[in-house]
Amino acid sequence: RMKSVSIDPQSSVPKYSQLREILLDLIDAELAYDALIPSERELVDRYGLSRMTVRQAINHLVAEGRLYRIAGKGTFVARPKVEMPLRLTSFTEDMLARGQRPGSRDLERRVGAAGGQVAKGLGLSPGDPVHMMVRLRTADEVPMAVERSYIPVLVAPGLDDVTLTDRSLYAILEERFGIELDHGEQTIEAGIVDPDDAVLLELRPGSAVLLVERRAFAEGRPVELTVSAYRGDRYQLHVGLDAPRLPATQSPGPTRSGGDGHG
Ligand code: 16G
Repeated sequence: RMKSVSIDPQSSVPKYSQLREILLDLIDAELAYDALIPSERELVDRYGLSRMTVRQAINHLVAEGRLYRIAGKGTFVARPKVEMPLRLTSFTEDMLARGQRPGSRDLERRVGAAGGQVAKGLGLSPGDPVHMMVRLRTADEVPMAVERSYIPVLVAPGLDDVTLTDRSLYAILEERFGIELDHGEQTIEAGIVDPDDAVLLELRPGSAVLLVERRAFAEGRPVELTVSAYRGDRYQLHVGLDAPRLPATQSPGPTRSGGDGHG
């Protein structure tokens, strides 16, 4: 990251963007989370910027989840983002592992006819009955995600009679229905929060979310299809990278001749 302690008026980098970098360095170097950052007025004076430019930089950092505002109090450093797990864990397990209190609120529960996409994802025919559930997930009472899940009725008959409020769906599938999920797959993409979800997630309209579509299986059979909107300001993904591997039978190196190294 660029180290700069003052704004360069000649730079082609917009001033709000330069201030954003300065504030990020300040957060990294000096400020713990929940610490108050200097006021807009102080930043205006310190860097010789207009109030509008200062506000633009701060708005950007708020939207990115690096800062948060409390009306009448000021702007504070946000907690580090949560790493989205890339394993077949449940929200409940994941939050407990982080020492946070998982919460779940049933927003909608019903049995309905699977539409084309849901049927396809769950290996059903369109019109087959599925449990449909919409849940708000919280961590230490902070809204984190809205999850829309579909489970074939045949796989878990009677699931609609069980409350999921502050319960783990995966635990119920295992305990009541004997279903042990053994593998899954997930697609993650960037999205803009749905207006209704924005209210639930306490996000401004148009905020970024991570849209996650998960299918989970047990003994080769699709059990769950869930489409979730995770707060973009609270979650990030981290993946380890392996170097591309050459086929084991070929030894890489300058002495080799012939072939292109790929099978
Ligand atoms: C996670 C899963 C979701 C699953 C839920 C079960 C992602 C993106 N999604 O949130 O598909 O339904 O866990 O959690 O990870 P629960 O057992 O706590 O209800």
